[in-house]
Amino acid sequence: MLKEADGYLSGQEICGRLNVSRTAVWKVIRQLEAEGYRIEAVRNRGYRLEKGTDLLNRAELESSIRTKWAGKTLLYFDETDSTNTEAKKAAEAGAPHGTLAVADFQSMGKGRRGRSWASPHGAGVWMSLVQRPQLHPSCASMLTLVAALAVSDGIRSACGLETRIKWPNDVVAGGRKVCGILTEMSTELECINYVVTGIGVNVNNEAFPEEIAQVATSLRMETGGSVSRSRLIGAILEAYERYYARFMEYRDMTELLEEYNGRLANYQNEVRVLAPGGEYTGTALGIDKAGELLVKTGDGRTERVISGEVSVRGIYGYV
Ligand code: BTX
Repeated sequence: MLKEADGYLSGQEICGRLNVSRTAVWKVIRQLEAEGYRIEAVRNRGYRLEKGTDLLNRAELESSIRTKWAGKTLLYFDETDSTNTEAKKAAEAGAPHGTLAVADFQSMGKGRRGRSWASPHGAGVWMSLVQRPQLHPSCASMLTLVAALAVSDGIRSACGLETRIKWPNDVVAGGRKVCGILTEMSTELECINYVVTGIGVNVNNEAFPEEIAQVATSLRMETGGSVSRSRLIGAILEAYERYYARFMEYRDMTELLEEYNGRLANYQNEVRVLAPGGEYTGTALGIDKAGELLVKTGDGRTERVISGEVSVRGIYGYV
């Protein structure tokens, strides 16, 4: 009620609407304050929730997630090592398609290939989605691309910022990384047991540790304002459901090709491909329906770059 109220809401009004005593209202207000909400209480006027405190908790998430399946089963942690690890644990124990693990802080946030992901308290969206798609295991890595589109849409609807996608797993703003995505899976024979898509979005960070200051940015640093993480999570999940449905129609990027290439940060740019067998440069032509990046090399050949094996860098910088 405080969130919806425009200004002060009198204690009496709250009592009346909820049919509880003033003492009961006062107790809940104290409890909300203990959880971190800042509530102003003024005699004869009532209570007012101070805006701009971005709290993440189960109640905030439940009121922001309006999806059909993504995030319908919710695991919330004030603190954990990694939400990908939590999601995998839950999936091993039978968690349904759409189970979402969210944390306010990760002590061992993971990037790809053993790298780490800085996940400070209260600053970002650190979440992982369990999925059980009927897909060949070789197709699962495309879910990273689906997630990148969803994050880009979610950011736009939560705060209006336009972002681009750096193939395969980053969302960038102003040439810096605002989001990283890590997809992991468990397979059995030719089937997927489950896929976990981990999404890390820097939201309210005001600065970054020196090692990543050159590559990282946050929504706050780009827009100058604070963004509600639970709203952003709700918006990303809604977009994810839409893109996922379109992806599953062909079980590849056919339906999403145009949108993805339209947002590709390295589109028609010179890129440096760091592959296990060596390094080469070329022009990024966009992805194909299998989600591979097509790179035209100097001698006129078109290489198909498969994610997972390589890193792609701009010639002059990170994008
Ligand atoms: P990546 O391997 O592409 O990127 C990791 C690299 O990015 C690091 O080596 C570092 O240079 C840089 N980096 C580290 N932290 C940040 C940050 N907060 N912002 C920008 N750049 C950073 C990307 O891996 C995949 C990251 C997925 C993170 C999510 S969070 C929820 C889930 N749980 C989990 O443990 N990981 C995923």
